[in-house]
Amino acid sequence: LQKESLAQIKDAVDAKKVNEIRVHVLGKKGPLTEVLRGMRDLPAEERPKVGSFANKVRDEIGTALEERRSELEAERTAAKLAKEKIDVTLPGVQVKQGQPHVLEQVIDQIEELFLGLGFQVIAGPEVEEEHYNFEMLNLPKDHPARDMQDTFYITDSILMRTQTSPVQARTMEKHDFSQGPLKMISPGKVYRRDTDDATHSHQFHQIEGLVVDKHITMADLKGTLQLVAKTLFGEEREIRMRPSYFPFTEPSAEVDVSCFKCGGKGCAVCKYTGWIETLGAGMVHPNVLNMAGIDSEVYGGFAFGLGPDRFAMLKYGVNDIRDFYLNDVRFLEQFSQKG
Ligand code: FA5
Repeated sequence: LQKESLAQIKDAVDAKKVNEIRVHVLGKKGPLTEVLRGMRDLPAEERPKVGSFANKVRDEIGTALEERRSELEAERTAAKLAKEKIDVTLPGVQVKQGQPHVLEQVIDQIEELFLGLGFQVIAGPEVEEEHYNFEMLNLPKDHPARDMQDTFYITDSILMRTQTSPVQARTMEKHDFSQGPLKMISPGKVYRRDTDDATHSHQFHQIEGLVVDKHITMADLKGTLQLVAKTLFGEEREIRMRPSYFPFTEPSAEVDVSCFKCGGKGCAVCKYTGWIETLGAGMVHPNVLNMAGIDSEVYGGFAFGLGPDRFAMLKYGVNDIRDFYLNDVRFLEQFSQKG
Protein backbone atom coordinates (compact mmCIF):
# COMPACT_ATOMS: atom_id res chain seq x y z
CA LEU A 1 0.00 0.00 0.00
CA GLN A 2 2.78 2.38 0.92
CA LYS A 3 4.69 1.86 -2.33
CA GLU A 4 1.60 1.99 -4.44
CA SER A 5 0.40 5.22 -2.78
CA LEU A 6 3.76 6.93 -3.07
CA ALA A 7 3.92 6.05 -6.77
CA GLN A 8 0.42 7.42 -7.31
CA ILE A 9 1.32 10.63 -5.51
CA LYS A 10 4.40 11.08 -7.69
CA ASP A 11 2.28 10.70 -10.81
CA ALA A 12 -0.51 13.01 -9.66
CA VAL A 13 -0.85 15.78 -12.26
CA ASP A 14 -2.87 18.32 -10.30
CA ALA A 15 -4.08 19.34 -6.85
CA LYS A 16 -7.41 17.61 -7.44
CA LYS A 17 -5.73 14.26 -7.98
CA VAL A 18 -3.54 14.75 -4.85
CA ASN A 19 -6.65 15.37 -2.82
CA GLU A 20 -8.38 12.29 -4.23
CA ILE A 21 -5.42 10.15 -3.11
CA ARG A 22 -5.53 11.72 0.35
CA VAL A 23 -9.22 10.89 0.74
CA HIS A 24 -8.75 7.41 -0.68
CA VAL A 25 -5.72 6.39 1.42
CA LEU A 26 -6.02 8.42 4.62
CA GLY A 27 -9.78 8.98 4.69
CA LYS A 28 -12.22 7.40 7.17
CA LYS A 29 -12.87 4.47 4.87
CA GLY A 30 -9.28 4.20 3.64
CA PRO A 31 -7.11 1.08 4.07
CA LEU A 32 -4.83 2.68 6.68
CA THR A 33 -7.70 3.71 8.88
CA GLU A 34 -9.00 0.20 8.54
CA VAL A 35 -5.67 -1.26 9.69
CA LEU A 36 -5.64 1.08 12.70
CA ARG A 37 -9.25 0.24 13.49
CA GLY A 38 -8.52 -3.53 13.27
CA MET A 39 -5.82 -3.22 15.91
CA ARG A 40 -8.23 -4.02 18.73
CA ASP A 41 -8.53 -7.55 17.34
CA LEU A 42 -4.78 -8.11 17.51
CA PRO A 43 -3.01 -9.75 20.44
CA ALA A 44 -1.75 -7.13 22.89
CA GLU A 45 1.96 -7.73 22.19
CA GLU A 46 1.51 -7.15 18.43
CA ARG A 47 -0.36 -3.88 18.78
CA PRO A 48 2.56 -1.46 19.41
CA LYS A 49 4.54 -2.88 16.48
CA VAL A 50 1.66 -2.75 14.03
CA GLY A 51 0.51 0.60 15.42
CA SER A 52 3.84 2.35 15.07
CA PHE A 53 4.36 0.90 11.59
CA ALA A 54 0.91 2.03 10.45
CA ASN A 55 1.55 5.52 11.89
CA LYS A 56 4.90 5.72 10.10
CA VAL A 57 3.26 4.79 6.82
CA ARG A 58 0.51 7.34 7.41
CA ASP A 59 3.07 10.10 8.18
CA GLU A 60 5.16 9.26 5.15
CA ILE A 61 2.17 9.29 2.83
CA GLY A 62 0.98 12.53 4.46
CA THR A 63 4.37 14.19 3.91
CA ALA A 64 4.54 12.92 0.32
CA LEU A 65 1.05 14.32 -0.34
CA GLU A 66 2.01 17.70 1.07
CA GLU A 67 5.27 17.82 -0.90
CA ARG A 68 3.53 16.94 -4.16
CA ARG A 69 0.86 19.55 -3.49
CA SER A 70 3.35 22.38 -3.03
CA GLU A 71 5.41 21.12 -5.97
CA LEU A 72 2.34 21.28 -8.22
CA GLU A 73 1.48 24.74 -6.91
CA ALA A 74 4.99 26.02 -7.64
CA GLU A 75 4.75 24.59 -11.16
CA ARG A 76 1.42 26.30 -11.68
CA THR A 77 2.75 29.68 -10.49
CA ALA A 78 5.84 29.35 -12.68
CA ALA A 79 3.70 28.54 -15.74
CA LYS A 80 1.41 31.50 -15.00
CA LEU A 81 4.37 33.88 -14.63
CA ALA A 82 5.94 32.62 -17.85
CA LYS A 83 2.68 33.28 -19.70
CA GLU A 84 2.26 36.77 -18.17
CA LYS A 85 5.75 37.92 -19.04
CA ILE A 86 5.85 41.72 -19.70
CA ASP A 87 7.13 42.67 -23.11
CA VAL A 88 9.19 45.74 -22.36
CA THR A 89 9.69 46.43 -26.06
CA LEU A 90 5.98 47.18 -26.61
CA PRO A 91 5.30 50.91 -27.26
CA GLY A 92 3.89 52.73 -24.19
CA VAL A 93 0.46 54.32 -23.94
CA GLN A 94 0.69 58.05 -24.65
CA VAL A 95 -0.51 60.16 -21.71
CA LYS A 96 -2.66 63.05 -22.95
CA GLN A 97 -1.31 66.39 -21.85
CA GLY A 98 -3.36 69.53 -21.42
CA GLN A 99 -2.36 73.01 -22.56
CA PRO A 100 -3.44 76.59 -21.95
CA HIS A 101 -6.62 77.63 -23.80
CA VAL A 102 -5.87 79.47 -27.05
CA LEU A 103 -7.19 82.76 -25.57
CA GLU A 104 -4.91 82.27 -22.58
CA GLN A 105 -2.02 81.79 -25.01
CA VAL A 106 -2.76 85.13 -26.74
CA ILE A 107 -3.11 86.90 -23.36
CA ASP A 108 0.16 85.34 -22.15
CA GLN A 109 1.96 86.55 -25.26
CA ILE A 110 0.78 90.13 -24.71
CA GLU A 111 1.59 89.98 -20.97
CA GLU A 112 5.07 88.73 -21.81
CA LEU A 113 5.63 91.68 -24.18
CA PHE A 114 4.50 94.30 -21.66
CA LEU A 115 6.35 92.79 -18.71
CA GLY A 116 9.46 93.16 -20.87
CA LEU A 117 8.63 96.86 -21.29
CA GLY A 118 8.44 97.34 -17.51
CA PHE A 119 4.62 97.35 -17.19
CA GLN A 120 2.80 95.86 -14.20
CA VAL A 121 0.04 93.32 -14.75
CA ILE A 122 -2.94 94.26 -12.56
CA ALA A 123 -6.19 92.34 -12.01
CA GLY A 124 -9.49 94.10 -11.31
CA PRO A 125 -12.91 92.89 -10.14
CA GLU A 126 -15.37 91.47 -12.67
CA VAL A 127 -18.27 92.45 -10.41
CA GLU A 128 -17.74 96.19 -10.42
CA GLU A 129 -19.24 99.39 -9.09
CA GLU A 130 -21.05 101.53 -11.62
CA HIS A 131 -18.92 104.35 -10.21
CA TYR A 132 -15.70 102.84 -11.63
CA ASN A 133 -17.18 101.26 -14.76
CA PHE A 134 -18.82 104.52 -15.88
CA GLU A 135 -18.66 107.67 -13.66
CA MET A 136 -14.90 107.68 -13.11
CA LEU A 137 -14.44 107.19 -16.86
CA ASN A 138 -16.26 110.39 -17.69
CA LEU A 139 -19.56 108.65 -18.40
CA PRO A 140 -22.02 110.31 -16.04
CA LYS A 141 -25.51 108.86 -15.54
CA ASP A 142 -27.72 109.37 -18.61
CA HIS A 143 -24.67 109.77 -20.88
CA PRO A 144 -25.73 108.35 -24.24
CA ALA A 145 -22.45 106.43 -24.67
CA ARG A 146 -23.61 104.07 -21.88
CA ASP A 147 -25.95 102.56 -24.46
CA MET A 148 -22.95 101.22 -26.38
CA GLN A 149 -22.10 99.03 -23.41
CA ASP A 150 -25.39 97.85 -21.98
CA THR A 151 -24.70 95.34 -19.24
CA PHE A 152 -25.95 92.98 -16.55
CA TYR A 153 -26.79 94.76 -13.29
CA ILE A 154 -26.51 92.96 -9.94
CA THR A 155 -28.06 95.82 -7.96
CA ASP A 156 -28.77 99.48 -8.85
CA SER A 157 -25.11 100.38 -8.62
CA ILE A 158 -23.25 97.05 -8.92
CA LEU A 159 -22.78 95.46 -12.32
CA MET A 160 -20.76 93.00 -14.37
CA ARG A 161 -18.05 95.22 -15.83
CA THR A 162 -18.47 96.02 -19.53
CA GLN A 163 -14.80 96.81 -20.09
CA THR A 164 -11.44 96.56 -18.34
CA SER A 165 -11.20 100.39 -18.28
CA PRO A 166 -12.42 100.65 -14.62
CA VAL A 167 -9.06 99.16 -13.65
CA GLN A 168 -7.52 102.37 -15.08
CA ALA A 169 -9.47 104.48 -12.58
CA ARG A 170 -8.71 102.15 -9.65
CA THR A 171 -4.99 102.11 -10.44
CA MET A 172 -4.71 105.88 -10.99
CA GLU A 173 -6.38 106.58 -7.63
CA LYS A 174 -3.75 104.53 -5.82
CA HIS A 175 -0.64 105.44 -7.79
CA ASP A 176 2.23 107.23 -6.08
CA PHE A 177 4.25 109.14 -8.70
CA SER A 178 7.23 109.50 -6.38
CA GLN A 179 7.77 105.78 -7.17
CA GLY A 180 7.91 106.44 -10.94
CA PRO A 181 5.48 106.59 -13.85
CA LEU A 182 2.31 104.48 -13.99
CA LYS A 183 2.63 101.70 -16.57
CA MET A 184 0.16 98.86 -16.39
CA ILE A 185 -1.86 96.36 -18.37
CA SER A 186 -4.95 94.60 -17.05
CA PRO A 187 -6.31 91.49 -18.76
CA GLY A 188 -9.65 89.96 -17.78
CA LYS A 189 -13.20 88.97 -18.58
CA VAL A 190 -15.88 91.53 -19.43
CA TYR A 191 -19.65 91.23 -19.97
CA ARG A 192 -22.15 92.90 -22.25
CA ARG A 193 -25.78 92.42 -23.10
CA ASP A 194 -24.76 91.71 -26.70
CA THR A 195 -26.60 88.99 -28.58
CA ASP A 196 -24.19 86.14 -29.31
CA ASP A 197 -23.24 85.78 -32.97
CA ALA A 198 -20.11 84.93 -34.98
CA THR A 199 -18.21 88.03 -33.78
CA HIS A 200 -19.98 88.91 -30.51
CA SER A 201 -20.10 87.10 -27.20
CA HIS A 202 -21.95 88.22 -24.03
CA GLN A 203 -18.73 87.41 -22.15
CA PHE A 204 -15.36 88.04 -23.74
CA HIS A 205 -11.89 89.30 -22.84
CA GLN A 206 -10.14 92.63 -22.91
CA ILE A 207 -6.65 93.79 -22.12
CA GLU A 208 -6.43 97.34 -20.88
CA GLY A 209 -3.22 99.33 -21.20
CA LEU A 210 -2.40 102.57 -19.38
CA VAL A 211 0.63 104.82 -19.10
CA VAL A 212 0.58 108.08 -17.09
CA ASP A 213 3.61 110.30 -16.70
CA LYS A 214 4.87 113.77 -17.63
CA HIS A 215 5.37 114.44 -21.37
CA ILE A 216 3.48 111.42 -22.74
CA THR A 217 2.46 111.94 -26.37
CA MET A 218 0.42 110.18 -29.02
CA ALA A 219 3.74 109.04 -30.56
CA ASP A 220 4.34 106.91 -27.43
CA LEU A 221 0.92 105.33 -27.92
CA LYS A 222 1.53 104.63 -31.60
CA GLY A 223 4.99 103.13 -30.96
CA THR A 224 3.61 100.84 -28.25
CA LEU A 225 0.72 99.62 -30.37
CA GLN A 226 3.01 99.09 -33.35
CA LEU A 227 5.02 96.72 -31.16
CA VAL A 228 1.84 94.85 -30.15
CA ALA A 229 0.84 94.41 -33.81
CA LYS A 230 4.29 93.18 -34.84
CA THR A 231 4.59 90.81 -31.89
CA LEU A 232 1.22 89.19 -32.50
CA PHE A 233 0.80 89.35 -36.24
CA GLY A 234 4.34 89.49 -37.63
CA GLU A 235 7.24 91.89 -38.15
CA GLU A 236 5.90 93.33 -41.46
CA ARG A 237 2.66 94.66 -39.92
CA GLU A 238 1.94 98.39 -39.90
CA ILE A 239 -0.76 100.21 -37.94
CA ARG A 240 -2.86 103.24 -38.68
CA MET A 241 -5.01 105.32 -36.37
CA ARG A 242 -8.39 106.72 -37.33
CA PRO A 243 -10.25 109.33 -35.30
CA SER A 244 -12.87 107.80 -33.03
CA TYR A 245 -14.75 108.53 -29.84
CA PHE A 246 -14.50 107.23 -26.27
CA PRO A 247 -15.67 109.40 -23.35
CA PHE A 248 -12.50 108.63 -21.36
CA THR A 249 -9.92 109.53 -24.02
CA GLU A 250 -9.34 112.73 -26.00
CA PRO A 251 -8.36 112.48 -28.74
CA SER A 252 -9.58 108.92 -29.33
CA ALA A 253 -8.59 106.54 -32.09
CA GLU A 254 -9.63 103.30 -33.67
CA VAL A 255 -6.48 101.33 -34.48
CA ASP A 256 -6.18 99.21 -37.64
CA VAL A 257 -3.47 96.69 -38.56
CA SER A 258 -2.38 96.26 -42.18
CA CYS A 259 -4.26 93.31 -43.65
CA PHE A 260 -2.20 90.14 -43.56
CA LYS A 261 -4.95 87.89 -44.80
CA CYS A 262 -4.70 88.76 -48.47
CA GLY A 263 -1.21 90.15 -48.99
CA GLY A 264 -2.26 93.77 -48.42
CA LYS A 265 -4.76 93.69 -51.30
CA GLY A 266 -8.47 93.83 -50.78
CA CYS A 267 -10.44 90.90 -49.38
CA ALA A 268 -13.57 90.41 -47.29
CA VAL A 269 -11.66 90.04 -43.97
CA CYS A 270 -10.29 93.55 -44.50
CA LYS A 271 -13.57 94.86 -45.88
CA TYR A 272 -11.62 95.58 -49.11
CA THR A 273 -9.66 98.40 -47.42
CA GLY A 274 -6.34 96.62 -46.80
CA TRP A 275 -6.75 97.24 -43.04
CA ILE A 276 -8.27 95.31 -40.13
CA GLU A 277 -9.85 97.09 -37.13
CA THR A 278 -8.29 95.83 -33.93
CA LEU A 279 -8.65 98.08 -30.89
CA GLY A 280 -9.66 101.35 -29.31
CA ALA A 281 -7.19 103.82 -27.82
CA GLY A 282 -6.49 107.45 -27.05
CA MET A 283 -4.94 110.05 -24.73
CA VAL A 284 -6.40 109.88 -21.21
CA HIS A 285 -9.12 112.56 -20.87
CA PRO A 286 -8.15 115.35 -18.39
CA ASN A 287 -11.44 114.76 -16.51
CA VAL A 288 -10.47 111.14 -15.89
CA LEU A 289 -7.04 112.15 -14.52
CA ASN A 290 -8.53 114.87 -12.32
CA MET A 291 -11.28 112.60 -10.92
CA ALA A 292 -8.59 110.09 -9.91
CA GLY A 293 -6.69 112.83 -8.09
CA ILE A 294 -3.96 113.36 -10.72
CA ASP A 295 -3.22 116.93 -11.84
CA SER A 296 -3.94 116.95 -15.58
CA GLU A 297 -1.90 120.17 -15.95
CA VAL A 298 1.22 118.23 -14.94
CA TYR A 299 0.53 114.65 -16.02
CA GLY A 300 -0.82 113.10 -19.18
CA GLY A 301 -1.23 109.58 -20.44
CA PHE A 302 -2.38 107.15 -23.07
CA ALA A 303 -4.69 104.16 -22.81
CA PHE A 304 -5.86 101.36 -25.04
CA GLY A 305 -8.26 98.44 -24.83
CA LEU A 306 -7.94 95.40 -27.05
CA GLY A 307 -9.99 92.24 -27.43
CA PRO A 308 -7.89 89.04 -27.34
CA ASP A 309 -10.88 87.05 -28.66
CA ARG A 310 -10.93 89.05 -31.89
CA PHE A 311 -7.11 88.96 -32.03
CA ALA A 312 -7.13 85.16 -31.76
CA MET A 313 -9.80 84.94 -34.49
CA LEU A 314 -7.61 86.98 -36.83
CA LYS A 315 -4.38 85.26 -35.94
CA TYR A 316 -5.70 81.73 -36.38
CA GLY A 317 -8.44 82.29 -38.95
CA VAL A 318 -11.29 81.31 -36.59
CA ASN A 319 -14.60 82.44 -38.09
CA ASP A 320 -16.85 82.07 -35.06
CA ILE A 321 -16.03 83.53 -31.62
CA ARG A 322 -18.36 80.96 -29.99
CA ASP A 323 -15.88 78.19 -30.86
CA PHE A 324 -13.62 79.52 -28.08
CA TYR A 325 -16.30 78.91 -25.48
CA LEU A 326 -17.67 75.50 -26.49
CA ASN A 327 -14.70 73.71 -24.92
CA ASP A 328 -14.55 71.10 -27.65
CA VAL A 329 -11.15 69.47 -27.16
CA ARG A 330 -10.91 68.66 -30.89
CA PHE A 331 -11.07 72.40 -31.65
CA LEU A 332 -8.77 73.49 -28.81
CA GLU A 333 -6.11 70.85 -29.55
CA GLN A 334 -5.33 72.61 -32.84
CA PHE A 335 -3.61 75.37 -30.91
CA SER A 336 -0.98 73.14 -29.38
CA GLN A 337 2.06 75.04 -28.18
CA LYS A 338 4.19 72.02 -28.98
CA GLY A 339 3.78 72.99 -32.62
C1 FA5 B 1 -13.90 99.62 -25.12
O1 FA5 B 1 -14.40 98.74 -24.46
C2 FA5 B 1 -12.93 100.60 -24.53
N1 FA5 B 1 -12.90 100.42 -23.11
C3 FA5 B 1 -11.56 100.43 -25.15
C4 FA5 B 1 -10.64 101.55 -24.82
C5 FA5 B 1 -9.80 101.46 -23.73
C6 FA5 B 1 -10.62 102.72 -25.59
C7 FA5 B 1 -8.95 102.49 -23.40
C8 FA5 B 1 -9.78 103.75 -25.27
C9 FA5 B 1 -8.95 103.64 -24.18
P1 FA5 B 1 -14.95 98.80 -27.37
O2 FA5 B 1 -16.34 98.78 -26.91
O3 FA5 B 1 -14.69 99.21 -28.77
O4 FA5 B 1 -14.05 99.73 -26.46
O5 FA5 B 1 -14.32 97.35 -27.15
C10 FA5 B 1 -12.95 97.09 -27.30
C11 FA5 B 1 -12.70 95.77 -28.02
O6 FA5 B 1 -13.42 94.72 -27.40
C12 FA5 B 1 -13.20 95.76 -29.46
O7 FA5 B 1 -12.21 96.26 -30.32
C13 FA5 B 1 -13.43 94.30 -29.72
O8 FA5 B 1 -12.21 93.68 -30.07
C14 FA5 B 1 -13.83 93.77 -28.37
N2 FA5 B 1 -15.30 93.56 -28.26
C15 FA5 B 1 -16.28 94.46 -28.06
N3 FA5 B 1 -17.48 93.88 -27.94
C16 FA5 B 1 -17.27 92.55 -28.09
C17 FA5 B 1 -18.10 91.37 -28.05
N4 FA5 B 1 -19.41 91.44 -27.79
N5 FA5 B 1 -17.52 90.17 -28.22
C18 FA5 B 1 -16.20 90.07 -28.44
N6 FA5 B 1 -15.35 91.11 -28.47
C19 FA5 B 1 -15.87 92.34 -28.29
